[in-house]
Amino acid sequence: MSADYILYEKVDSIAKITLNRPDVLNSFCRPMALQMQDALRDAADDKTVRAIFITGNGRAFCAGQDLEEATSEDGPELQNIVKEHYNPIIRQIREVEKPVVCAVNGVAAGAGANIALACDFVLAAQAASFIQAFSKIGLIPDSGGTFFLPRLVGMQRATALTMLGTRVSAQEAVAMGMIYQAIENDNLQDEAMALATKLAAMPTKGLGLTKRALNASWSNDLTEQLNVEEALQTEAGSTYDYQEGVNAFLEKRKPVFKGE
Ligand code: T3D
Repeated sequence: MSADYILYEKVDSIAKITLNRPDVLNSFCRPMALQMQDALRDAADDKTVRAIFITGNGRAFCAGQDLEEATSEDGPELQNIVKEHYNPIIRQIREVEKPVVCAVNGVAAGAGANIALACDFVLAAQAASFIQAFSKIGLIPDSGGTFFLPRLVGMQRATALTMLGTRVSAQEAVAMGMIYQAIENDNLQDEAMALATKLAAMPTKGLGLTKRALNASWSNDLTEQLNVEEALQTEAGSTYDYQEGVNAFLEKRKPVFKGE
């Protein structure tokens, strides 16, 4: 039996997922990656979960791939590490139609940085930092790094960050549009959880469809995207929460959304 490299707990309607190998800065070994996939699947499948919260245990968020494992004789093949560990995790984060909040509590390096960047809201402690560490060991950015970074910060910065492997502070990451907010260290967990709580009380279906539309915009032209909006607006308009939102507005009261 593997240790609990991923902790999963339900906090009201939030699934809290904690990376839990603090001695090696929460770097990913194979069992941890598989546990992460299980946790994300559980959060996606559980209809009572309306937001997902990801953070790390200890002083780091995640130092990417466990390099001891990657280089050990009986460790997984490099190709399989990317295919079987990180690619499914990134797809799960982008495809789950619930908001994913990431609280980056410390350094996020390699795949650890890019798992964070795949999330819908990235909040980082002031002391946290982001490192595209791959170039320092002769690898290329994986876990969606070459997809998200140019879109978030532009091609010039993405090139510099990935090729030079420069450490970016939380404040710099906000300034360049890489993440949403930098938060005082001691307040990170509370503020990120407050955001997840707020999102979990919102119209979950509508937020999920918004995420689907934003995902689609990355490869669509305007006409295709307008068509996506037309179809998804029709879907959103048939939800309970749309009815509730409009009724509450007209009745001048606070809406009570059910996520349906
Ligand atoms: O095959 C493949 O690899 C394909 C998959 C690729 C995906 C990737 O993510 S590749 C990128 C892998 N990650 C890295 O290259 C980052 C390596 N780590 C670091 O550069 C530094 O640890 C940090 C900059 C993240 C933090 O530095 P610092 O000084 O705060 O901590 P430290 O002293 O370096 O690390 C503390 C401990 O964690 C240390 O162990 P010890 O000496 O206390 O026994 C260190 O060896 C361990 N650790 C940190 N990162 C990893 C790690 N052990 C295994 N793998 C790691 N990635």
